Amino acid sequence: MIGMDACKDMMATLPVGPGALVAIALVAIVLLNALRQVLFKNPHNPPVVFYWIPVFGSAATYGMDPYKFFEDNRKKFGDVFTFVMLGRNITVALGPTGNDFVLNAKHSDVSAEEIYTNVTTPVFGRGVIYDCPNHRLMEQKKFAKSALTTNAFKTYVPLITKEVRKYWFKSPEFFGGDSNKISGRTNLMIAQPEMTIFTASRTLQGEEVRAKFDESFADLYHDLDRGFTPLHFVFPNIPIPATFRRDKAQKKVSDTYMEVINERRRKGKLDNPDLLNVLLKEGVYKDGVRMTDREIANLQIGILMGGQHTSAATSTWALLHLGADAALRDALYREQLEVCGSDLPELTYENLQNMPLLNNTIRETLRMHPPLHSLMRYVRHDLQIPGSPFIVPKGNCILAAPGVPMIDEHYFREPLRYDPNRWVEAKNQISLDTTDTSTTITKGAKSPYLPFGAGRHRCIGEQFAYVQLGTILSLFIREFDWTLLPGQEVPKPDYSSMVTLPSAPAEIIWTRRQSKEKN
Ligand code: 81H
Repeated sequence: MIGMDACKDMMATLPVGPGALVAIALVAIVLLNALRQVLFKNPHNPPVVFYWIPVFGSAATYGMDPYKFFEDNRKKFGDVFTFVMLGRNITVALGPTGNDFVLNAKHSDVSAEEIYTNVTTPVFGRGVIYDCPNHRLMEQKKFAKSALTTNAFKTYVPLITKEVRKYWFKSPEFFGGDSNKISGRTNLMIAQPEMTIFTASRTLQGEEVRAKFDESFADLYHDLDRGFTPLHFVFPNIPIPATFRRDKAQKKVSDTYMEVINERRRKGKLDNPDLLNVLLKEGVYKDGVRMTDREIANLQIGILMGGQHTSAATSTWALLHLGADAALRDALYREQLEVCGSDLPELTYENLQNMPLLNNTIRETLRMHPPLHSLMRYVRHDLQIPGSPFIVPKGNCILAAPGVPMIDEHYFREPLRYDPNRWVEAKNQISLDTTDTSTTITKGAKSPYLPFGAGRHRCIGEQFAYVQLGTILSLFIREFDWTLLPGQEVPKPDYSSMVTLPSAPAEIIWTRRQSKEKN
């Protein structure tokens, strides 16, 4: 009490009020921090991007446009530099060498789960992906891989076709129940996420799970989505409605998968090759431990969420680029006719394998718009960066940005031009290592084209993505011709959510092909 009084007396005698004192203190902190950065540079650590606000660091410039941030700093510092973001020191390693350094770092040196668990575990649930030891994740990827086989894909193409048609017919974004409509306007940011979740749930999780999306699941997954944001990276349990709804939805969705599991066991309905059945049959780890029903349920959520954001973003970008290029749409339509026949019978998995232009369209879309711009690992021990004098200290993060070489003219001629045909020649030049190796650490991270990452955390969804996107895009090409809104160009990217999305308006105007003959 005496101390307080003394303090108040002192304040009363000062020529400035308490507000001004705080302001002066803050300015001093900012200036001292700036001075420290200029005067003390450790030659053994990578150069640090200058920042004014302590702790906050370069969060704003990085977050607004990470590619511009990477490019600006590469000009200043070269391929390796560190920036501060919300209290973390993040060391960026650019280029194919940087990709290899980050993505093929030894598991004993770095960890992905340390960074990602904050945002993924509350959404997916416990015991899977980044909420378990890494050797468990490696085996979960292997289990999931058994549902992503050629034989499974052959059954998926007709299922995806049926779902897409059903969606077009019903959705107000397309026919809205009136199949005589011959033209319309579609907001892809509404349509593509819906199409993606219906097709993924129908194929990977089966009929009864898909049916739940017509009822409670759509809203619940929406709540999960709104709790899956960059904000939750930093504040996983920030007390806002989105967080509470996320937690409620996670329990409900997970419980519902467990009910589905029990029902399938009771009915002995374990013959479909979907992910749920594969895990029920094969979900036993090497040490004899069996995945619990809860873990199987949570892995369903994780895999669906992973495929959902990435695939929905990619089909949206592809449809926008096609909307800007009539000649390309035309060539894709001719490819459909040539490969499938002029009567365009039901699409098959084999058809998709024979459509190079379609697959190059997906490949080119992922080149310009890889869904994830930053792949991060936590550094557990001091790490020497090969070919440089720098040591990354323990406790930093390291960051790979595979999208940077993908738009670098050193590797891709006219990198900002969307041109699927570039892959016709490029295939002979750049080795496109697409073999999946989820259980072993592979080299092959030194490629300038890594939209699915590399190393032990490499994506297992690549082939599924090509089947899902190939089917959806083929159906669009067959059924519609479309353009962007009048005077509109392909939108700029928006980096503020978990995947790189087009900014609004991401809309197309379509007309139905052969609508006259059809009627
Ligand atoms: C977002 C990310 C980021 C987003 C990192 C990790 C994930 C993921 C800034 C994912 C997504 C990949 C995943 C699943 C499910 C699954 C396994 C993995 C960033 C940086 C990083 C924004 F600025 F872990 F969540 F830092 F979904 F089972 F915020 N998602 N994923 N889905 N398919 N492939 O890797 O930028």
